[in-house]
Amino acid sequence: MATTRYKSPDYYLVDELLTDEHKLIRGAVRDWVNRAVIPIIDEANQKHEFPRNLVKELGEIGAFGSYIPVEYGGAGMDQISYGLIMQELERGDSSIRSMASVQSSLVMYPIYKYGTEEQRRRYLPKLASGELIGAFGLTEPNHGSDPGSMLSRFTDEGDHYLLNGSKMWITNAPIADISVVWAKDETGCIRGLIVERGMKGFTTPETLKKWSLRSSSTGELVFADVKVPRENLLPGIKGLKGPLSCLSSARYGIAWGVIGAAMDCYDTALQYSRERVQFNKPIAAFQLTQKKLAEMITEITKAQLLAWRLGVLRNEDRATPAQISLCKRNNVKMALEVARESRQILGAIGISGDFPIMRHMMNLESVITYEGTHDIHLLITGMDITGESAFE
Ligand code: TGC
Ligand code: FAD
Repeated sequence: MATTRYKSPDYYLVDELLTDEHKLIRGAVRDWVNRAVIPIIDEANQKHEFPRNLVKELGEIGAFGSYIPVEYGGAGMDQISYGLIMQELERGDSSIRSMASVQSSLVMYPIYKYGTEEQRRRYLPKLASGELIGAFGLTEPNHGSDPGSMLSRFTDEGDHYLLNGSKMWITNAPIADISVVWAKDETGCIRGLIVERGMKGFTTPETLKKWSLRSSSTGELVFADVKVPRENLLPGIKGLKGPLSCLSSARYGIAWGVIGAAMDCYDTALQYSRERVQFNKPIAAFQLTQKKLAEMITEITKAQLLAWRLGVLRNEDRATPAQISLCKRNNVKMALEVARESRQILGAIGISGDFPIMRHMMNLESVITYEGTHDIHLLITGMDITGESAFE
């Protein structure tokens, strides 16, 4: 299907809630996705390859650290702009949005928020431009939903720290120049360290054979007596709230991003249903097809309003982690269901790489698991409204 035919759904005129600047930013990213991502992304997925040549261009369009201040190489934009950028990137592919999420919210954000002035000046401009690629190491082979029980440890050796342990399922790991790694010190307190490629004892094996996010580079971070210079510790944060605060930012971006994938699936299914004739009429004329499409646009519209309102709350610094969990959980499930229903509307050809739906659907199976699983976010909501933790 030709790229130019894409028409983003806006059933409730949500555009009227956006500023001219928001629309300009969204338009620029959409144009770039049409030009640079759509033509190559199916083949990249089929080949299980990350399109590395897009990294510098992502930097050029302001997709890295859009809300980080300009003096550190960011674009100083607001939270709704960040959300719209994620939405447009994920309309292209969740892998591209993943790359930008990790770089912005999980690498630039902690360095900006918890790093020294020297660390900010050293890393942020190069991360913003795409000269450096970052990764975020929290999950371990035996500690996913419960990162507080992590085993990675470092000891203070005077002029350096000695880091041991491993992280798994890490986006960008095999291609990252630096990794923000969360590990426990000698007192058991979780701290953030910046680990650079090339440090002795540090390896990043790639995770292969994925059927989801095939255009994203995923791998492990393995630390065997890695000497990390003292100046690579993030001094501004102690405890699990450090990595979790980064997740708040990334989960917010995902809540917007998946709307892009859903809009692409819906638009594809709507166009197809008008053109595909069975029993002498377009399948769009059958009530069962209309039910699918009507339910999709209803859920997309609700997700758009939820994300926009959350963006306003984040701009006012009033969004709680639990509100972010609700939006991430709702919107990812919505997108996955839209992808599944859209795929059905296309029948057999829905599984083909000639259309984006199956690719989005497979990607969303990762998105519903990473950054906190669907059920973990439900339990966060449950904890927030009842005051009772299901985790203890
Ligand atoms: P708990 O005792 O609840 O919390 C520990 C401390 O953290 C605070 N906190 C937060 N702070 C900021 N933002 C948040 N979202 C926060 N959530 C909690 C909390 O107030 C507390 O502070 P304090 O001062 O009292 O110490 O911790 P817990 O061990 O009971 O765990 C709670 C739970 C299960 C909700 C948490 O561990 C969790 O969210 N688990 C899910 C793990 C997860 O999301 N991992 C994601 C890994 S990164 C990733 O997937 C990247 S994919 C990227 C891509 O490709 O796009
Ligand atoms: P588990 O925690 O083992 O959970 C398995 C199942 O048990 C889930 O259904 C879960 O909901 C359920 N469960 C667990 N605890 C409870 C409970 N208390 N109550 C009810 N049900 C429960 N991590 C990073 O640190 N950095 C990254 O860049 C990163 N990128 C990723 C990229 C991809 C493609 C993927 C797939 C994952 C990535 N992750 C990353 C890891 C991701 O965050 C974890 O997979 C996720 O947090 C879940 O952990 P787990 O896979 O170990 O599942």
